[in-house]
Amino acid sequence: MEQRKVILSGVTPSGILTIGHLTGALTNWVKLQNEYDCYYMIADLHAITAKQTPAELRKRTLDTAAMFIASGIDPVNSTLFIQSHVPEHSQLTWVLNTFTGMGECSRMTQFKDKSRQHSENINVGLFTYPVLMAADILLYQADLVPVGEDQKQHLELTRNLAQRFNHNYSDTFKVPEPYIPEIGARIMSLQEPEKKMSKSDPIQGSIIFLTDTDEQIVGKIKRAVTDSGSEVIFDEENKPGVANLMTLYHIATGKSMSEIESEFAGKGYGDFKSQVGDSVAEFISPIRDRYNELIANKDELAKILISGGEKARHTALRTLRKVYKKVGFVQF
Ligand code: ATP
Ligand code: LTN
Repeated sequence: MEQRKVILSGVTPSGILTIGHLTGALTNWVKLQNEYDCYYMIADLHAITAKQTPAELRKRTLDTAAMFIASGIDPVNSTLFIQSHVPEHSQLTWVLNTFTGMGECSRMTQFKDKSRQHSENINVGLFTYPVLMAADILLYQADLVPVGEDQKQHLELTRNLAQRFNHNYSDTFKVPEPYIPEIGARIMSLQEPEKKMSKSDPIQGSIIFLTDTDEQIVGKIKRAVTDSGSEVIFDEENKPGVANLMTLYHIATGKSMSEIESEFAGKGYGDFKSQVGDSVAEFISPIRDRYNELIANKDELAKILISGGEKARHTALRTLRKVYKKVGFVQF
């Protein structure tokens, strides 16, 4: 049988997932499952580069895994696992750290941004965060890495590290390509539509969480910021609020932007928002219900994650052994 190409991606369990994660990441991951050998990971090692409450981190990690499955990730077809369950991630990071220049890490935009945002906690882990990400990817010999635009620089570093190691020793790592979806359907904040909807936004009314009830979704959309005027037309630059709601409506119903424009021609924002609210609620509700079922059955979830962790380790260990041998570690 022809070997399928390998995909790896992950989400940091630093908050409840939003409709942005669904459209920008998970929906895409689900589509890739049949064609590729997919590894999907909950990046808890990355999460602790920012301060976490332990009980909260434990809960978010399991919640994120349940949400992956509820969104359509099939844990039989794909390998779904928790990063810290595979110690090879930390072990390879150490080796790769010795191949990474201080300058390379200092140049990372995310490091500079996060250092500014959390000036009270600029830890060494935050500095080498991209090296851990490189280890995540290289351990599985991933061909493609689906990520948002913001992670492209980390992917570039990963490629450089793979090439450097291969050049220093001999071919060891597959050099991965980023996979940035063409229309990543970037969902914007409901309150500040110039900004990405982000799980860590302190303004809760700006986010549609995948755990929100129908009433919460309808209410948040009703209160969403629209723009001056009263026409429903797709103009991201001048009417970012309306454009964002149209994108949500498009995602929930599959209707094109011009179909949406005709549907609401001559009607006001009130009608429009109430229709968008109902459709988005209908779209999210089966995902939320499935999520609630999974979360109520922790044993089943644990079984899935244990089995995913074992499958992931099997692959990761093979790569780590090669690396240890090449750098000169004694192995019996
Ligand atoms: P944080 O606010 O904690 O920094 P975040 O909510 O902005 O995080 P990440 O957890 O970094 O998002 O996102 C994981 C992946 O989900 C990203 O690679 C991105 O592609 C996708 N994603 C997140 N938010 C959105 C969004 N609003 N629209 C589209 N895609 C998104
Ligand atoms: N840093 C990523 C999450 C992440 C990841 C990865 C993505 C951790 N390890 C490996 C792709 C491949 C983020 O914040 N979105």
